[in-house]
Amino acid sequence: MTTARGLVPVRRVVRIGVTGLAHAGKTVLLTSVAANLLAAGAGLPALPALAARLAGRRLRVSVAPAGATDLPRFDTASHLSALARDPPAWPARTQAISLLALDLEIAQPGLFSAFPARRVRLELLDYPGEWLLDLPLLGLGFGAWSAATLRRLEKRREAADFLGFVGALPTRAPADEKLARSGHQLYRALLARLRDEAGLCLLQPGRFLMPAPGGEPPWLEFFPFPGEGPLAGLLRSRYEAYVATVRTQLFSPAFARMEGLVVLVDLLSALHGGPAAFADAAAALAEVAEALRWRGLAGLPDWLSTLLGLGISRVAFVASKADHVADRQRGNLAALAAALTRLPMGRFVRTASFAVAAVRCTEDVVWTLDSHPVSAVRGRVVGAERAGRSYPGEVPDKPPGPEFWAHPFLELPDFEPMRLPLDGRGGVPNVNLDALLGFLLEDAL
Ligand SMILES: Nc1nc2c(ncn2[C@@H]2O[C@H](COP(=O)(O)OP(=O)(O)O)[C@@H](O)[C@H]2O)c(=O)[nH]1
Ligand SMILES: [Mg+2]
Repeated sequence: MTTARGLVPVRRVVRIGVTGLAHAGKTVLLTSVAANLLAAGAGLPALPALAARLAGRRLRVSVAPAGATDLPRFDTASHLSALARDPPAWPARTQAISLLALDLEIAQPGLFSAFPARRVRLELLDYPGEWLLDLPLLGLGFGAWSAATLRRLEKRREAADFLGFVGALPTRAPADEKLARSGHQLYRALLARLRDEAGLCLLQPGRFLMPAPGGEPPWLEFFPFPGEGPLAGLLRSRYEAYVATVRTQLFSPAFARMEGLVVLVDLLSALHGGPAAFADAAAALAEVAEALRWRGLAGLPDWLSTLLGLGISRVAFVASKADHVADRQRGNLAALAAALTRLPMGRFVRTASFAVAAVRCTEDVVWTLDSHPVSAVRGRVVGAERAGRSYPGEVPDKPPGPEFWAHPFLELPDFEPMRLPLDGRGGVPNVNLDALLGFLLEDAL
């Protein structure tokens, strides 16, 4: 059956990239968004702030049919069934990129309720944060990137082997494939070590740690090198091929058309990691924010127009796992995220920062420590018999100075998710998820 154009409203597609380094909480966030929107669509009280915004308009939500799309679909059912288990379990780790697509139907308000509902397809793309860290490379030549990277590495004892290798190469080293390969392997192993052992995140290029699908082309074999001769020329041409690929992939159907971006960052773990880990996370976040900020400047060079082509108009910087601290600290946590990204980012992109727990594991309690009342949280640690209290410390609202590090930010226990109402059909308990959704969907609603 065909309907006259104009009667059936076109379905508006809102695609949002959800990005963050491994373990930042992307899979958990997508699972919780899906569960809570589906519950809200079934009339259950899952997202009260969103319901208030809808002001009585009926909301229907369904998982969109996959149709003929080429992106793997996000496996909501299996992730949600893990959370709904007894005892609840965290969703399994994911590696590949995937898409969660939900169809929303929002009835027209009051007198207009007889008119066709507004139809929105919400697409959330689980996008590795490692690749986001490639955006700043679009604006950097090989020489500048090498110099900045080697300068950072000089401070790390883990880098001794690699720096020794680079230092032993003559400036005018020959363009030898074996040399290039050895250097690449040393550098790549170093990046993995800095991630796994030191918990660092400003590790570039991102595709060395999170390879793109489809095998590894020979031009991937490069490493930062300060020389001028033939080897430097070979490495430079490979770096340039890498950057060109990053640019093309931004335009590929999988990544283009993103209207919004959620940058998830586990700032509490960075605080827990100590001053070096925190400085690294802060630098990574600032670089990403800077790469996104370039959009919208006048007199754009080529690579800037590439970013403009992304069309991203909303960016949310989200400090994840905010249920590790009590409500009183979460304002500081969101303020810290804003300070690190130097929000606002200008006229062209709407930005905001949030402290979110996609899956709430704790409740707030007041605890007396050294005869002072502190706002702590209480939750069950994975595998523990019963719930315990936790007070990691005061969250700073801006990058902390040396006095903060004198009292290290304490343990961040691995909490077990709360039990889900109605085995998951009632949504997932969370902190501030609907404020984030309200921001992302503001135009669509
Ligand atoms: N307490 C708490 N822990 C979380 C939350 N979100 C994620 N986590 C923890 O972080 C881990 C990694 O989350 P995941 O979504 O798999 O990260 P991804 O690698 O970015 O997809 C989970 O297994 C949980 O242990 C949250 O909202 N609260
Ligand atoms: Mg994941």
